[in-house]
Amino acid sequence: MTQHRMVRTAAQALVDQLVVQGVGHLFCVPGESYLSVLDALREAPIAVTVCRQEGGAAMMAEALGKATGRPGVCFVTRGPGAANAAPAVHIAQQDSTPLVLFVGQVERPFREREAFQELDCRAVFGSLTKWATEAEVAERIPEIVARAFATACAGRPGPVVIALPKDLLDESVAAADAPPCRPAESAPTPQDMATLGFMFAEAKRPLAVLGGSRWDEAGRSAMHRFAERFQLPIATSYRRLPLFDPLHPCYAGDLGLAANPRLVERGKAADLVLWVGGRMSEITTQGYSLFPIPGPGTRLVHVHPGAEELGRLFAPSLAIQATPGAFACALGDLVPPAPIPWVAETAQGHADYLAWSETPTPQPGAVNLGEVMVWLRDRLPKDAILCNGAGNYAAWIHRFMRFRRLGGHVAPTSASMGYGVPAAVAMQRLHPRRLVVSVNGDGDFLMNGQEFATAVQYGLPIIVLVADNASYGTIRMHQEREYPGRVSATDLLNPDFAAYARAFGGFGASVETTAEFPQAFEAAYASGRPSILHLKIDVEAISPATTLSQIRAAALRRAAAGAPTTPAEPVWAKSQ
Ligand SMILES: Cc1ncc(C[n+]2csc(CCOP(=O)(O)OP(=O)(O)O)c2C)c(N)n1
Repeated sequence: MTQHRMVRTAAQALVDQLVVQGVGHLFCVPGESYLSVLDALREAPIAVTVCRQEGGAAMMAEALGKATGRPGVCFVTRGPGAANAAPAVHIAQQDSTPLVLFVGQVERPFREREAFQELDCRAVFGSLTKWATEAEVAERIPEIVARAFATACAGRPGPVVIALPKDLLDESVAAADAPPCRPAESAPTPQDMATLGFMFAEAKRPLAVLGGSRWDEAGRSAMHRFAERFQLPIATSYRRLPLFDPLHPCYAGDLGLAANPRLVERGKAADLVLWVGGRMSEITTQGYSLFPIPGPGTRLVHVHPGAEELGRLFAPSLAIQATPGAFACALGDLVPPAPIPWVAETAQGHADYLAWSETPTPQPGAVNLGEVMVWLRDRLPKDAILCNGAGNYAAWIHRFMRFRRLGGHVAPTSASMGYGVPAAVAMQRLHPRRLVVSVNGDGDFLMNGQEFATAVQYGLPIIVLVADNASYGTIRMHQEREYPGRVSATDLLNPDFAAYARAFGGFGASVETTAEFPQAFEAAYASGRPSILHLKIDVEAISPATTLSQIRAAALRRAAAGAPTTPAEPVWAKSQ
């Protein structure tokens, strides 16, 4: 560990502290408010990615935090920069991702005059973060940065925002570096595990649901070994697909948006639910419908590293405060019942998953996204990384892609649009040799498509798919369901995305039919350049299961029958 004790500027001490914390990459949009940090970064062993908009920069940092489990780091300027970065802070909060956002701030003597671009970061980010603060004493920079990292990683990870007054950064300090943060692992007690053992001995239809952050290879492998010994059906939660091998005979599918109805039934019928790592989110609990609140009417074992998550909504029969890895390792001591009563259920669960995900459904239009996903599924290298944002196009990813490695899918559980391109840039910066594919809707893509320029600037050969249905399709779907035939503010007139790619110096091609896709993808790959494939999708193809016309017709039938326009099934059930 470096133990700087000589006099240096606070900006230098800050950058030194990032190095101590093991930061190898950071993302930024420059600002005059933190010039001294930018200067100190010139000599630091940190790869700096300069971006085109803070929304993209901060999402890159969030994606890095999500993929590595170590805080992603982003620097932005005061008011406008910090405001632009807010979506990523929200993603980090909802997705339990460690993120440290540094915001250049006005000089201390000018504070609270509403000086140029001044922003009260504590107030603005207070409810979005685990800690939002402003440095006030230059000597305390190492302490504050170290605490930011510790806070971002502790228990349930999340975002931290630190404002850095410009004059403070320029001050000389004699403070020593703080030690690197090593987040505490919390483990189950022997009594927790004994109680869990009794519960399994009495169970007839158990189900495990894996989610959240703080997983690592060891924990994932231990969970696979446990599933095998107990023949336990395993589901993954929304956008945590890589936590379990989809081709493992215990895998039952993902409890996300548009989940397999047979898996939802299985969740509702389970007499023991082992919920590991994730919070009890709206999407994964299927709109809080899996169990009553606080109920939960079944034996629920909730395992989470954050004590405050346990019992927050559902009252678990057994609450275990533990990191998923430590918990999964402790499962090695449990002994399965003999015989195991649910073996046939587990086999059926996997058969249901395969039947649901194996074959693309027929679609209106010449490009079938299901067939595209299956082509990618069969051909992408095992260590490929797929990133996406939000939109109905993602339903084909969730249903047909198979992520066989931890970190193979990087997408926001907060379903924030505009994530797919920045996440891909971050992943390719981190893993220059892996194939990184970004899947986007047309609306989604243009929310942060400017970061394609960042991919070109750093020579990152990401392959970006834009599924263009000339619509904010998800919202159009909701409109057709609730206001049939009344399209309002959801149509889009799009540019030629292939030409867009070429204008930035990348490779671009249009895909008009499914049959053209393989050749276009291979040409993109062979170009070695950042690429965009513009996929022309029929807006009728609104989900793998239904069309816009079918949704509209059903809504009109309900209206004619005098039934409420809002259908019985929750609106989120079929979106994205
Ligand atoms: C930042 C953000 N703004 C708005 C929304 C609401 N929203 C969810 S999906 C969607 C439309 C997505 O359209 P597109 O990317 O074209 O994909 P499609 O649904 O057509 O496949 C919108 C506006 C959101 N999730 N995130």
